[in-house]
Amino acid sequence: MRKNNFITKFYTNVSKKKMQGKRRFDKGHGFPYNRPFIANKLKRPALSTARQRLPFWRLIAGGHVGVGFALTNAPQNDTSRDTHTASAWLGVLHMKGTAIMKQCEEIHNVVKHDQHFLITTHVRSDGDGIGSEIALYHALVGMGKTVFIANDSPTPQIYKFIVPPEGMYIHPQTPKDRPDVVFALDSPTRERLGKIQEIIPPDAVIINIDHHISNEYFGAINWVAEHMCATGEIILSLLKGMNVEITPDIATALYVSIVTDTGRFMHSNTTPAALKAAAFLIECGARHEEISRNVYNTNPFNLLQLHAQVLNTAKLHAGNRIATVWLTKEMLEKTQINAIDTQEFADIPVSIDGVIVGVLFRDMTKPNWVKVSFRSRNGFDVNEIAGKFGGGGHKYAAGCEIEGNIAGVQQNIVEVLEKALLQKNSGA
Ligand SMILES: [Mn+2]
Repeated sequence: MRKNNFITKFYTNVSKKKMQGKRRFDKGHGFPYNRPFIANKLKRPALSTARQRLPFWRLIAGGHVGVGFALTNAPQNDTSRDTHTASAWLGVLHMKGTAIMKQCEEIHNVVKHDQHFLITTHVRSDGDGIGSEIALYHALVGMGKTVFIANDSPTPQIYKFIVPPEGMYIHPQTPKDRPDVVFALDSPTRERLGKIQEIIPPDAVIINIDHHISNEYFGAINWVAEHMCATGEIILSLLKGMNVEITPDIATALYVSIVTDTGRFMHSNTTPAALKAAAFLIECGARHEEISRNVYNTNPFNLLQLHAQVLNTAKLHAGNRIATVWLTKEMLEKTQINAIDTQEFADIPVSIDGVIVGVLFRDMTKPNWVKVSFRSRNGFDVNEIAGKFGGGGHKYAAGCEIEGNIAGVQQNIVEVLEKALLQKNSGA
């Protein structure tokens, strides 16, 4: 049973990687090893045991080198694949299983060997990114390591109650310590780390831990688990695998990850595993009432006023199957709200009865650029739509950035969505 699930998942993952392969080649990294790893190998001849083993594990863990060649002919639908690839396929399955089991051990080896760690997440950090960072921070500090968190964007107000008293930096403030290892959490690409990319030493080992479909495997070690509800769920597996005691502080941070990325256990990623993880975290002392109060029940009055203004912009399109709202620079300025505190607004339009795709358009800080946040349901894949504009995310929640003004971008996006909805209806 378990094995069957795993096999299905593996097919899916390989197909996705096959599709992503082109992008990786174009960008000139990720094959056969990414640049940081090559730099690492060239500049640091006295490699630790863990590092020496990286190329081997990269071969099978990433699933896109020798393995990738064997699977080149494997189509996305595994029921119709060519027979001549089948034996290679089965061999690979075995290797992949081993690699997954080894993922924890691989990271644990790096953690044991190195002393200086930097933890970071994507721009406009959210509850999952921040919760994962802080949990890992406490774990590594508990292991006697030198650890810093550095993020591109400010911490949203609602997550400040879990920020440790020291060790967390927001750009342009950065830690002076030079890390041996960089943990990139919940970030599908290196670019999404924003300005933090600039402070990553070229010879640092990047460990990429994420659950986005659109992840580009940019690390020397990549643990990408699309089936996990939140990066925090992967961090929990990692910490358990490293025999780290889950303290109330770690549990609280990871609960923030899971409760926010599942939309309070309401999104489609609310799996049995997500709920089991949440239950386990409460057993470990996660302060869930404090989390609910801070994250969901402490709205500043001006934030609610902004909420009302955004609701006023709601429009329905395409026979009420698409809903849009927008948020302008002027609205933010007038209510004195930081854009980072408006992340939940993207959930509003898709909540309208009958709507399949909801979109939030927001003026970005860079002039004439609009941030587009998609939410969807009923099997409509917005990761694919966001991908057309250089963005990505998950099937039911994704985003991208587009040059132009809100009115123009909205028109363009609504047209693209309408077409996609038509295609979906015609079964294409
Ligand atoms: Mn996440």
